[in-house]
Amino acid sequence: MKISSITLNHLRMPLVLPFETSFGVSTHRDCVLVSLHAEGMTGYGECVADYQPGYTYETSGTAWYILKHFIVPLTLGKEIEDPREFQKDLQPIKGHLMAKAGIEMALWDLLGKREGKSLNTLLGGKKKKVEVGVSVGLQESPEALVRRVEDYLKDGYRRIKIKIKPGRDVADTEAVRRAFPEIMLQVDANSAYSPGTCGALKPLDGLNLLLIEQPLAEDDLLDHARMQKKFNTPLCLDESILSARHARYALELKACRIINIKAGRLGGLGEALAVHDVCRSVDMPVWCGGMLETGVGRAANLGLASLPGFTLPGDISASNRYYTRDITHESFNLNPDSTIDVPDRPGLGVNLDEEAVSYFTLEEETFSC
Ligand code: OSB
Ligand code: MG
Repeated sequence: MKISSITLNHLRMPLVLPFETSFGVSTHRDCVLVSLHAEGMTGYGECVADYQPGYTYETSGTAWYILKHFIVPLTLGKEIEDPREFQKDLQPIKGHLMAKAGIEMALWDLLGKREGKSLNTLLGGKKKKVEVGVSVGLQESPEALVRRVEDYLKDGYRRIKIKIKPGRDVADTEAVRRAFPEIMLQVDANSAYSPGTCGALKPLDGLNLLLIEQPLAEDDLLDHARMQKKFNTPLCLDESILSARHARYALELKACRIINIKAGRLGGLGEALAVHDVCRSVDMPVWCGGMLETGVGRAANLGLASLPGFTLPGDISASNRYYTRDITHESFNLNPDSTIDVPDRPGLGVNLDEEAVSYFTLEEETFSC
């Protein structure tokens, strides 16, 4: 497939509800939409970097810069057959995995459209629907959190994740557990603790949680391993895992018992598949994380989560949990059994709502050979 032109759209979309984590509050979300044109077809990809560098150092602004000045010139006019090979072409560019993943996703979409195969088929996923949950931001008080969780349970979500931070951890989690003794419940700290402060989380061990996600710094596998030894609840790594190599380090060090896979954080779906395979070889459960994606990224997450190692519910909620207006004509709905259907049309299986794309675009640029 010869890539003849590339369009980038920097989008900003309002969220249905503000989303608060240990690193800040978001009322809207940015991303860079990548459109690759080849052989009369268009492939779409979503670069998930947000406007602020709270989750990782990348932002929609840095991704735009790296895409425009470094990744687009390496991609334009190239004959690309396999998105996995393309990763090797990008090796001269250090880091900026989310920027790279935006283009890589569009290559999978193109490949699927050309072969007439859906993303899940290309990746080897067999499930027709995947189990999902919802990630609930910090609320004003434990009582407000319980009310918000109740709303999501009424919507049909059977697995709840709550965000925590120092001072808003044990009481919040206990309140939810007390109100809903039976639900699948997990917490996510987004690196807000240190080896000195993570002892405050010890009472969580008595609350029958599925997992505690990323309590410590992203580059600190050693202290995660020390913490895991002291906790019965499985630790799950998100920010720490940037490649299949990191996944191997984490499991050899016993730094976690579960891994959250996000293709954007890993530089693409190819590396996400590699992390899945490493974990599956040692029976370590994985689940699909989310970055508040639009319909484009959500379709990719559903394809990925259809792989057999994804044995825990993913952070892939229905479109209406995030946006009142999305950029795809398709919207993803929650089934009564807390699952979402995996798209089965070629590529990502979604069509862009061009009017919505224009409406949310802050900046657009096209590069041609
Ligand atoms: O840590 O999992 C995270 C959203 C943005 C950045 C980081 C995270 C999240 C979420 C939301 O938890 C998951 C989703 O529903 O997309
Ligand atoms: Mg997380």
